[in-house]
Amino acid sequence: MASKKSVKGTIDWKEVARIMLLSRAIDNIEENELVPEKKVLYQFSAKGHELAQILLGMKLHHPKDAASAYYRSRPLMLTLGLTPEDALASDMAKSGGYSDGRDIGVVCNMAGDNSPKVLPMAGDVGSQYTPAVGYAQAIEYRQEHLQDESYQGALSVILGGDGSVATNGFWSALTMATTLNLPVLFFIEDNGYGISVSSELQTPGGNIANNLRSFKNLRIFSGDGTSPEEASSLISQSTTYVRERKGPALIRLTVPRLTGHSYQDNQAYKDEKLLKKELKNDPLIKLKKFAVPNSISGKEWDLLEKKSKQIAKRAAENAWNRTDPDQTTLKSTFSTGYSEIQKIGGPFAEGYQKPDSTTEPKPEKQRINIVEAVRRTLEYELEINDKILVFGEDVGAKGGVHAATLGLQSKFGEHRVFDTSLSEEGIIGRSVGLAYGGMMPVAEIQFRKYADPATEQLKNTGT
Ligand SMILES: Cc1ncc(C[n+]2csc(CCOP(=O)(O)OP(=O)(O)O)c2C)c(N)n1
Repeated sequence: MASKKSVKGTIDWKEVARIMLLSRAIDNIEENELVPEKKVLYQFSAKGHELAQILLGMKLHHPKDAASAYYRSRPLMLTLGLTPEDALASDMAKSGGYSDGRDIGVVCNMAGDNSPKVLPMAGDVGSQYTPAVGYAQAIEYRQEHLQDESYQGALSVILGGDGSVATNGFWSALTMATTLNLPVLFFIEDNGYGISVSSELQTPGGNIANNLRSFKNLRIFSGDGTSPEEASSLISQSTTYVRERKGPALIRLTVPRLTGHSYQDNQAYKDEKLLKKELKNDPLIKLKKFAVPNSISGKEWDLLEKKSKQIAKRAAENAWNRTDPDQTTLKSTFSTGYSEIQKIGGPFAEGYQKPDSTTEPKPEKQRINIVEAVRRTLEYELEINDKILVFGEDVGAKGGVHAATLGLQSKFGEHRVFDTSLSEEGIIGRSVGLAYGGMMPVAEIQFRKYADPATEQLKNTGT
């Protein structure tokens, strides 16, 4: 466990209280009014998780920071600038909001032009991990090999629950982050349960931090995510550790899940004693005790609470009055081409111009086969575009199992053409994250069959 250095005075506790009360008010209005009225069809409460996420959000101040979130990450999103009206429009499937009303409304993202981004996510637990590691590799590459100072000190953070540590994505990401020493923070919100399955079945002994203590190249932080003092200290230490490029880190914060997994879940699998214990462990109660009257007066707190309810109510009304998503833009988005749809990621978003090309054949005396054609194409592209990275299993020194990358590593270096760990989920997930970071990844999967473990990441990119 890391030491409890005091961070009093460095955090705007009034702002923490404001966002936390707002998040609570939004959850309450959804649970008490909008779901019963069928205006919101699917709801995930963040009750209990708010404090840790808000404190994390306040530590994401670098314009090139990225967070890979999950369905319970709304307090983080509110801290990073999501408006209550957009939040509610998302789960009402109205225009505006995360995906312009085109998904179930809890699958979040935030493009963040020159401010911290929330990477696009999908609903499959575990899929948030490997893309974020790819983004971290883009941070590293830009800094080290493109001399792009603007990425100095940036980090990539991945939020996940205690259930998510059992997934392929988690382990694949952990392997990549630790073998490559990338600026990644694994941020585990441990509420003791997946849906109804307890953390004892997700990792031996139910504590991922304890199990990973001997994992090489990974700094572990662990503590109480409901305690303002302890959580803020640990979050501050862990983000600083990663930013200062001391290596990847994992922080596990225990939090109560104060309502069911989602609205439909009545928590019948928890006994009364546990439910009562969790309610007592509410971080909102603890924050009030901690901040009033030292950082906020009792009067101010009451006013913030009242205002939050009003804001949530007005936001819900406004969101409900928004138009439905415009179906015509969905079609034009796909037909008008790449640069139109890319807000972040890929070379075109950063002004890449394709070189002039010709369809005129240039016959050579000697015939070449398709593999040689691929190899030559890669060689040409690597030469003209320093954001192209070529990687996969055995792609480096060996030159690929089919020889499609033969000689490319010795010509362009290990930072451009490299071997990966044996994880197709990792290879494709990393590619997604590298693309979010502005790179142009070229990933090799050795045989068609071996793309199967990467199906999740391939599908999430919309292919
Ligand atoms: C790949 C996949 N399997 C199953 C589910 C269904 N599911 C949604 S959330 C969840 C539990 C996740 O628990 P945890 O990671 O601890 O997060 P928490 O909800 O507790 O914050 C499950 C099993 C899913 N979304 N994705």
